[in-house]
Amino acid sequence: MKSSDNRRGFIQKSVLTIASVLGSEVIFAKNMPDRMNVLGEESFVDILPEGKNKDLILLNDRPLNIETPPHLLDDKVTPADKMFVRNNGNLPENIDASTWQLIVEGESAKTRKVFTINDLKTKFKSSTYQLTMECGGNGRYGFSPQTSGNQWQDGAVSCAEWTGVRLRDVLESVGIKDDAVYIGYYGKDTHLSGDATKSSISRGVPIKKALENETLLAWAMNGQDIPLLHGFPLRLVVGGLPASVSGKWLTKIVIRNKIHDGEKMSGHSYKVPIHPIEAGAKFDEKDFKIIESMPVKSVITYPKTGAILEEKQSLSLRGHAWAGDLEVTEMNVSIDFGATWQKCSLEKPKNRLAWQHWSAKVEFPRKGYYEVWAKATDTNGVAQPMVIPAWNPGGYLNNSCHRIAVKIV
Ligand SMILES: Nc1nc2c(c(=O)[nH]1)N[C@H]1C(S)=C(S)[C@@H](COP(=O)(O)O)O[C@H]1N2
Ligand SMILES: [Mo]
Repeated sequence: MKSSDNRRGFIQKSVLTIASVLGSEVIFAKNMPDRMNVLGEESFVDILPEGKNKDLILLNDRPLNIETPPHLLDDKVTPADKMFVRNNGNLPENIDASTWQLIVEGESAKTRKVFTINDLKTKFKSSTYQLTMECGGNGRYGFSPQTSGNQWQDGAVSCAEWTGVRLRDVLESVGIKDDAVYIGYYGKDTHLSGDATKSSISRGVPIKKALENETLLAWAMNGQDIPLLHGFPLRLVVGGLPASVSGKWLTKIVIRNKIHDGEKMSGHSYKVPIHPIEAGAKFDEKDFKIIESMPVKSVITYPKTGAILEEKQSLSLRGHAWAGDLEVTEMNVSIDFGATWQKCSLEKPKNRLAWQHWSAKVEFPRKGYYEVWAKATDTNGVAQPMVIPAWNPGGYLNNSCHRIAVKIV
């Protein structure tokens, strides 16, 4: 056999190996020097939008869905570059904040009014709140059997500082009829199909929630214009409920005399069974209820999972905890798979509906593998489950304990 044949054989083999590793053909493989291997999977990083931390995880690029690994949620107030992104449709284009209009109307509105952002800024009192926003599908990856939708792990949650006017003040200036029960939002993003008559998402909240102090029409996030990905130039921000009710690129609010019936308000979207159902079982959509307050939950933001420590070193842990419309009253950690728990120190929230910071110091008895589990308890005495909670076909509300791995060497 000639040496060139040998060489071809080598390349054939390497192409095969390469293809199975990378799932793609190495185009110039025949130019590769003998005994050189391709660099492999670790060399590839997802191309994330400008302004996003490069360690965020791209789940989907159309629509754009990006999650935050828990250790990047360590900041007390989530900065824009580390905030998860959940889009249902295509990003709106050609936005001009100076001509932006918000329409308020609906069968339970006494009048119809149109506001510019300047009207909102000058005619109403502004407020600033830190508000926790967690996607209803955060933790979906944990459900078995798997449910459809983005397989979010633990990081579809944020708590930024939002500035705007109270939705209540704006609705009252329009006039709310006695029969109002719900509000709904519309945004400027377009349906993935490109059909301009369809919204990608148009959800809403009960009127009582809409009238809470903390429900804002916001134009600023962390003291700056809202980033485009997060709803520039105007966003509805509602704490406590799934983040899907916080409409981005807000163009219209409707005051409804019935439960809002926009896109993603029907079927089992953002709904869970009224009575527990068996995992994977058939279901009847009339036995479902709309998710309102999110359940109690927490995250370990320091250290990153996989931390390696020397024996006898103690470990300082920290993270955040939140409980939908409620508050977190106690935070515990376990290093023995939940057999015993140690109480953490827990801060009060900056304001209602903001996440709370917790910290703890733990010691490990000897060398080996450990997991740290974190568990929050809310004002009703309800704690996070250690394992996956009630299975539901939408894969919502997985609030099981966050776990990290720690090795003592
Ligand atoms: N107009 C509009 N608003 C929207 C969405 C959307 O696709 N379009 N997604 C919703 C969902 S499902 C979530 S979880 C949050 C995500 O907010 P973020 O991308 O700013 O983190 O926005 C909500 N508001
Ligand atoms: Mo969401």
